[in-house]
Amino acid sequence: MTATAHSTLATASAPLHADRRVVAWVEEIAALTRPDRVVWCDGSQAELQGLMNRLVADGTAIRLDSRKRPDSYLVRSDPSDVARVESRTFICSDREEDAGPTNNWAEPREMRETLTALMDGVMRGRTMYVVPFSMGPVGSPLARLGVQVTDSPYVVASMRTMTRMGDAALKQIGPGTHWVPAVHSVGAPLSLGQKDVPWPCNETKYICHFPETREIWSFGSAYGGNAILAKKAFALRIASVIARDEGWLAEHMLLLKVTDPQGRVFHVGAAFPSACGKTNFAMLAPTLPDWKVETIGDDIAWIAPGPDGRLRAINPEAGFFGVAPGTGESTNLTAVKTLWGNTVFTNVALTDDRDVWWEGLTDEVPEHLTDWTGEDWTPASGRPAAHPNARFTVAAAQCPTISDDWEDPEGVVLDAIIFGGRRATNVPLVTEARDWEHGVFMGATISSEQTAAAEGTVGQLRRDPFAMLPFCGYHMADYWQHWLDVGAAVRKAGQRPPAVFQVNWFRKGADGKFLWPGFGDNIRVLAWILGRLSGEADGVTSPVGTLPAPGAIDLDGAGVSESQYAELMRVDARSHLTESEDAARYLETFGEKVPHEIHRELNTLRERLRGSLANGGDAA
Ligand code: GTP
Ligand code: SPV
Ligand code: MN
Repeated sequence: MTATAHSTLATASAPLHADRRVVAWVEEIAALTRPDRVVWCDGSQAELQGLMNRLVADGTAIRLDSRKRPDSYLVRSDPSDVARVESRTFICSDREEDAGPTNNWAEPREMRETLTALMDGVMRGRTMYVVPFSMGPVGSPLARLGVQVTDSPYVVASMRTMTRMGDAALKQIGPGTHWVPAVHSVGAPLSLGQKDVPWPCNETKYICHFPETREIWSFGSAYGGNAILAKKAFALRIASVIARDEGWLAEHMLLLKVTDPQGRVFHVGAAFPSACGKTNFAMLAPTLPDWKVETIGDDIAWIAPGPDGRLRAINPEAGFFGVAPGTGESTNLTAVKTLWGNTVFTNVALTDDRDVWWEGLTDEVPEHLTDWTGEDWTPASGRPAAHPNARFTVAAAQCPTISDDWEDPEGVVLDAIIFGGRRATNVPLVTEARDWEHGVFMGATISSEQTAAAEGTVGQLRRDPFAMLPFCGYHMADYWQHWLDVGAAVRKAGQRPPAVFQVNWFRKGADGKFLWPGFGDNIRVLAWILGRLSGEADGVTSPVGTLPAPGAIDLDGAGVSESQYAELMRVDARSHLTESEDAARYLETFGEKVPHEIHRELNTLRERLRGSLANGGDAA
C-alpha cells in the first residue's frame, strides 16, 4: 500500500468527534510507520476483553485460573526487556544546558532523523492502536491530555488500566486544547507470513522527550515506563516541564489520606525512589489503634496551588503498576487483596494450578513453579522465581483502601511532604526540616541504594534528588529553584507551605538486619509527623534537622529495643560531615545554576555538624 492509502485508513477509522489535529497527526505517523491496520481505542470493557483474548491467542499472555484469579493474566517479557532503561532515555531540548548534567541530552534535529529512520515502516504487519488518555480525572482543572499510538496490544491494555483511556478523553480534545503526542513502537516489523514472537522488542532502544514541542517518541521496548508513555515519560518528564512553565509540580510521589484517633484528616505526599516502598506506604495498614490510612496514589502526584494559594494534589494515574516481589500478606495485605482479579502480572512465576507467585507473597514457598522465563523451578533452583522488577497492573479503584477523595477534581490539600530512600547507614528514621528551604535542600541532596527497577548496579549508593533523578525533564538545579519558587508563591498567598520530612525505613544494624520493622509500623513515624503539624509531638534539634524527642514515637508493641531505637536515631556528626563534603561535590556538578538557598543550607548544615563535633561528637 502507499502512504496515501494508509492515510485514508487512519482517517476512515477515526471517530467522527476526533479533533482534526489528532487525526492529521495519526495520519502522519501511520504514513511513516505503515501499519496494516489502524484502531482507535474507545476504552470500553469489550475492547479490553478483545485485546486480552488476542494476547492469549498470540501466546503473549496466559489466562490464570478463573476461580483463583478471575480475568487475570500472566505475561512474560523478553529477558532483555525487564525494566526502564535509563541509559537509553533522552531529553532532546533545543539547548543542552536545559537538560542538565543528570539527563542524557541529544540534539533534537539529529534525534528526529534517527527516530524517523528507525520508525520508517516499523509497524508493518502490525496494528497501530490510537490511545487517547487523560492524566487526572476527565475534566479536572488539574488534568492534562495525551494521545499515544502504539503497535503493542499489551501496552494498550496497560494504558487502559493506568489512565482514563478512550472516547471520554478524546472528546476532551477540541480545537484549542493542548495534548501531548506520544509515538511508541516495539521496533519489530513483521514481513509477510513471518511468525510473531510472544514479546516483540528491539535490542536498540530509544525513549525520547522533546520538552519544547512536548512530545514523546519511544522505540524498542514494551516494558513499563519505557512503553506506558503516560506514566514516567508524560506524567513526570514532560509534565515537569509544563509544571515549571505553569507554576505547579509534577512529582514521583505517593499520596495518602490519614485520619487520626481524634478524627482529624491529613493528606501527605511522599517521594521515594523506584522500588523503595511507595506502594507499601500508600496502602499502609496501621499497627497503632484508631488510625486510618487511605490510598490516593502510589507513584505520581501533580501538585498545584489552589484558589486559596494552598497546594493541592491529584494522582494523575488510574491504576497501579506495582513491584510484585516483597508484596505479601505480611507486608502489604491491602495490595494482595487489590490483586484478587482483573490484574495483569508481568514476569512473576506461575503455580501448577495456574495462579501466580513471587518471592515474599507467602512465607511458604511452593514446591514447584514455572519461573518468569518459563522454566521449571523448585526451591533448590538457586535463582528467583519472579524477576526482581516483576510487576502487577491493576485499577486503583479496586484497592480496598482507596480514599473517597482520590478522584476529587480539585485535588486534596497537602499537609506534609516526605522524602525517603534506602540507606543502610547514617540516615535517621525520621527528620523534620526547619522550613521549606531546608526541606528543598533535603530533597535535593537525598541519596538511595539503587534497586532493580532500572538497569544499573543494585545496591550502589546514588544521589536521587526528590526521587526524580530519572524523571526530571529539565535541568535539575532549575527544578530546585522551581521548588523554592512554589514555596515562595504559597507564602505570598498568605499560606504556609506543607511541612517537609525525611524518612529512612532501611537502616541496618551491625547484624545486617533492618533496625526498623517498617510496613504497618511506619504509622508510628507518620503519627509523629502529623503530631508535629498540630504541635502535639515533641522534637529535639539536631544538626540535620528536628528529631523525635525521647518517647515521642509510640513504640508500644513495635518490638524495637532501646538500643535499636538509639541506633535508628543516631546522627554521627563525623560521617554526616563526610556526606556533606560529598554533597558539596555533587552540587558543584550543577555549576552556577544551584540556587543560593541550597548552598546556604549546606553551609548551615556543615557549621552545625562542626559545632557538634567540637562539643564531643554524637550529634543527637
Ligand atoms: P516504583 O513503583 O518502582 O516507583 O516503586 P515503589 O516505591 O512503589 O515500590 P514498592 O512500594 O513496590 O516497594 C518495593 C520494595 O520495598 C518491596 O520489596 C518491599 O518489600 C519494600 N518495602 C516497602 N516498604 C518497606 C518498609 O517499610 N521496610 C522495608 N524494609 N522494606 C519495605
Ligand atoms: C519506577 O521505576 O519508578 C516505576 C516503574 O514506577 S516504571 O513505570 O517502569 O517506571
Ligand atoms: Mn515509580
